[in-house]
Amino acid sequence: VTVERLELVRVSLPLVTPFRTSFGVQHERDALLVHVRAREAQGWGECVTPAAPVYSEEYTGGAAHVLEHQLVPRLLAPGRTLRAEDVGLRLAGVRGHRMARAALESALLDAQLRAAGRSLAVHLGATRDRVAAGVSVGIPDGGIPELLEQVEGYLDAGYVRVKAKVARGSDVAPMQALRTRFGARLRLQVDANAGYDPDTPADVAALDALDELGLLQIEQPFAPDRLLAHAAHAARWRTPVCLDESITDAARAVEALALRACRIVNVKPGRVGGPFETVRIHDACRDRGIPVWCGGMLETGIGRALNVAVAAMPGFELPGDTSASDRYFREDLTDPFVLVDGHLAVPTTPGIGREPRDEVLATATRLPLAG
Ligand code: OSB
Ligand code: MG
Repeated sequence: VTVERLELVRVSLPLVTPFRTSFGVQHERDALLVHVRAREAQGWGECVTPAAPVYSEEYTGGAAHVLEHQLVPRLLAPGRTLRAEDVGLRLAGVRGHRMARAALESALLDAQLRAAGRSLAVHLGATRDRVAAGVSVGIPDGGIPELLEQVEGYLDAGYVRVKAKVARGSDVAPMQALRTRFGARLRLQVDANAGYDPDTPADVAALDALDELGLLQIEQPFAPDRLLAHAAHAARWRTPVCLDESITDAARAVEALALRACRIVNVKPGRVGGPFETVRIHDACRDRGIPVWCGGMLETGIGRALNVAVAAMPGFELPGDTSASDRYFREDLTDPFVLVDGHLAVPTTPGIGREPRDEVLATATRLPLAG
């Protein structure tokens, strides 16, 4: 497409419930969006960064800075024609900042596909028209009683599996309580967000106890760069280890699998640098018989639309954290994603199939970068 204007748009949406993980608590989603206005069509991409560098090195203020001062200047050549497929090459000299890159690449791809009248799901080779929805449940301030109440609500709503956040001191007892209350048939997995230390005996003991609870997966117990520690413990546990933070790109996924650091991969388009790297991870895992699922970062409807299209690809065999809009927000930035029979419908209109609603955009802050 021929880029006429490129803008960063920042909008804050309150979460319906605070979201606590081993790395902190979040009360709102301070979303950073890339808006591309091209001659042919416009496009939107969401940067999935949290407000602070606590999940990975990236955070929203840093992403806005690197987009403005490093990425966009390298991207826009004279003439300003640009394909989403060129973003990776033009930014090849920059290390890291994958969440910021992903926002650019997905905004351009959205514009390009809108111009072509083609949906993102079709473009990615999706084989499903709806995707099974799991839900990621934070550590509630109200302890075990509140956790049981929240999980009951999500099961009543139809979510097909539950992922509970765990952290030191909030792990074995609450998961045992979930088993006692909902039984062995509850499809339950945990996510530690790298909160445990493989060299601390009490941490390993807690994880060993979780391994007895019939969980579907244990996600990212240790720090992102500790692939060998993950491999050592994965070999002892019956519960499959899934990696999230560790998997920064397809090459790292291949290394993690070669080391047997995990048996399942959580793929987040935002974390890995965009839709094209997502496809490479999907293909590498598929070649090796490794199931993947689509994670999330509390995205608004813009990032969620990308995730839902990705989750419709054939290798996404496990239910993801792609929950309905009302699990996060009273009012989403876009038309909502709605849970029907435990599934979300995959958008079929051109591009990502969603755009911000004018009422919410009216509250946004804009920073023009080009045009
Ligand atoms: O580790 O998967 C994670 C949210 C923010 C940052 C990291 C994670 C999460 C979630 C929620 O688990 C996923 C979602 O519902 O979007
Ligand atoms: Mg995770």
